[in-house]
Amino acid sequence: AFVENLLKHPTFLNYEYTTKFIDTTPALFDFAARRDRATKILTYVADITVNGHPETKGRVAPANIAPPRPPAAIADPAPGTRTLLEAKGPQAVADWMADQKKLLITDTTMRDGHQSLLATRMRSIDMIRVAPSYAANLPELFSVECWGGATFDVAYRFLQECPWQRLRDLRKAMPNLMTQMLLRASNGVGYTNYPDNVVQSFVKQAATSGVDVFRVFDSLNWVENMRVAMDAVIEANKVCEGTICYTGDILNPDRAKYNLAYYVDMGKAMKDAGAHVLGLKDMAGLLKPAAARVLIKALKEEVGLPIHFHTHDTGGLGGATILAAAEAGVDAVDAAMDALSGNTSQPTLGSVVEALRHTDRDTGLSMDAVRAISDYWEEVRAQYVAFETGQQAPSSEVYLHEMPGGQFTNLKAQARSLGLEDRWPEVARTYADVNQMFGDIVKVTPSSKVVGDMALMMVSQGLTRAKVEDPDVEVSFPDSVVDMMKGNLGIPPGGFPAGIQQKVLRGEAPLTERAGAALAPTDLEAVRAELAATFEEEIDNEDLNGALMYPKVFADYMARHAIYGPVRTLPTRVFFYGMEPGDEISVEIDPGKTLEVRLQAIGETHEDGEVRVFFELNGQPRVIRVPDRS
Ligand code: BTN
Ligand code: 3PY
Ligand code: ZN
Repeated sequence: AFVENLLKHPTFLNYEYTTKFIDTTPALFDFAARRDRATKILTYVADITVNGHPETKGRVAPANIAPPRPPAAIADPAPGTRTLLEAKGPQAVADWMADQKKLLITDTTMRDGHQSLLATRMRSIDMIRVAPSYAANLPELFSVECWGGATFDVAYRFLQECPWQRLRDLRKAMPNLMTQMLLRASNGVGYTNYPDNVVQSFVKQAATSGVDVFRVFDSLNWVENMRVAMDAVIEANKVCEGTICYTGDILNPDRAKYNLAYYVDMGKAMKDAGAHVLGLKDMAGLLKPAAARVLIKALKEEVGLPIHFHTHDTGGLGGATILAAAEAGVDAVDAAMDALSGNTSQPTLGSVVEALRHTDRDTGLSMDAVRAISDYWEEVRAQYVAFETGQQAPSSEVYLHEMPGGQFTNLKAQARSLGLEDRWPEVARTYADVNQMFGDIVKVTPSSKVVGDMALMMVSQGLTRAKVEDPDVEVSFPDSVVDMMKGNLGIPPGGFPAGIQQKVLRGEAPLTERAGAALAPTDLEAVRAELAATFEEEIDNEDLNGALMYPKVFADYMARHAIYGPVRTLPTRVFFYGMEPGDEISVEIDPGKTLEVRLQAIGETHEDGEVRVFFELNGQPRVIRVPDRS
C-alpha cells in the first residue's frame, strides 16, 4: 500500500514533491521503483480516469478516442539534408543552401507551431508517429524544427516525458532530414544565464542525441552572450545558425535604434563569430513585406551567408513577408503545416508551396504529401482542444505591443488568471510602455517575459510609466526585472536607461561584462553523483543535462516517473482524460512489447476513500486501487 499512501500524501497531491520530499520519504519510492511498468501505467490511467488530469479537468474534451492515423511512408527515404551533413559537414550544407534556386523550407509544426498555438503541450507520441512520413514523403525539406525553446521544460513539467528520448526517437525516424532546435544562447533552454560549461555540456549532448541545426539567439541581441553556445555547436560539427532577432521597423525613421545598419552589423558579427547560416528571427511577426525586401537584400549583399528567415503570422501578413523575402533572395524560410499554422504560429506551409509553384523559387515539395501530413496534424490538434487559446483572428495590435508569438497566448492566460482579461488592451498598451521605459529592447524569451511580468504588475497595481519612473514613488519591482537590470540577461545596445536601472537596483552596481564570465563552472560530476544518490540509479548524460537546466522540474519528473512509469506511451486522449468502461487501447512500452489494456469497470468509492478500477491487461484481470479525489 506504499504507493497508495504516496498518492494520498498531502505534499504529493499539492505538486510539492521535491528532492527533499523524496529524501524524507524514501520507502515510498523504493516501493514504487519495484513495481512493474504495466502496473505503474495502469495506476496512472486509473488515477486520471477517476480524478481527471489537473490540466484538462473541467475543460472541453475531444469527441473521438481513435488515435490520429499518420499517412503511409514508403520504405526507403530519399537522401536529404542530413545525408549531406553526415557526409560532408556543416559548411557543405551552407554552401549547398546558397547554391539552391528553390526556396528551402523548414517545418516548425513540432516546435514553434504547437508552442505558439497549444501552449507547447504536444506529446512525443503524436510527433514520432508521423516522422517516418516526413522522411519518406518530404525529403526536400531543409529541416524539421522539433526541439528546444519551451518544449524542453514543458516535456518534463507537464507531459511527464523525457525530452531527450523525444529527440532520439525523432532522429531515428527521420534519418535523412536535419532536425533543428531553438537555443537561447547562454540561457540554454531556460530563462536564466547558465555557467559556460553547462551551456557547452548541453550543446554537446543535444548534438549527440540528435540535433543537426542549432538556431542560436540572444534575447537582447548581444553577440558577446552568444559565442560560448555558437562555439560549442561548431565544435560538435553541426550547423550553427547565428541569429539576429528582429524588432521595430527599419523603414520607420522614428525608430532609428534598430535600423538597417544595426542589422547588417549584427549579421557581419554573426559571420565573424563563425555562423554557417544567418538566422533572421522575427519572433513577433513585425517584419513587413516592404521592409523584408530591403533587409534581406542588404544582408545577402553585405554579409555573405545563406539566410534562414523565421516569422509569425500574428498580424496576418506572414505569408506576404515570406514571398517578399523569397523575391529578395532569402535562402530558407520557416512555415508550419497548414493545420497548425496561422495566427501566432508560422505562416501556412502548403500555401507558401503553392504560391511559389511554377516560379523560379518553386520549393519542389509534394502538395499531396503536405496535405496528407496536414490532415494528420488536424486530427492531432483536435486532441489538444483543452489547450486552444480561443484566438479567432490575426490582429494588427501586434505592431503596438510587439509580443513574440510564443508569449502572446501565454500572457493572455496569465492576465486572465489575474482577473485582467477584460483589460487586455491596457495590458498590450502597457507592454509597449514598459518596452520604451526599458530603452526599447529586443523582446524574446527571456527578455519578453521580463517585460510581460512588469506590464502585468503595473496594470494590476494601477501604475503608469510616469509613476514607475518617478523617484518619489516607491515601486517593488518583479524579481525578473531586478535580474535583468543587474545585467544577468546581458547588455542591450546602448545599455538600459540609467534612471530606471538605478531605481530598480537601489544603488547596487550592474554587471559590466557578460554574466557567464562571472559564474563559476559547475562541477558536473559532483552534480551527477548527488543525483545518483538521490534517485538511487545511474544518471546518464541526458539526465544530467536535464537536471542542470531545470533541477526542480527534473526531480519532480523523476519522482512521478517512479510511480507512473513510461506514460509517454499512452495515447494522448487517455493521457489527458483516462478511459471509459469498454475502452481498449494498445500501449507499446518497448519496441515490440505491447500491453493490451481494457477498462472493464470503475467500482464504488470505499469507506477508505479508495476506488477499485477493474482492467484487463493482456487478457488477465487486474484491479488497481486509487484514492478518489474527484
Ligand atoms: C503530469 O503532471 O503531467 C503528470 C500527471 C500527474 C497527475 C497526477 S495523478 C495524481 C496526482 N493528482 C492529480 O490531480 N495530479 C497528479
Ligand atoms: C523561445 O525561446 O521559446 C521562443 O520561441 C522565442 O521566440
Ligand atoms: Zn518563433
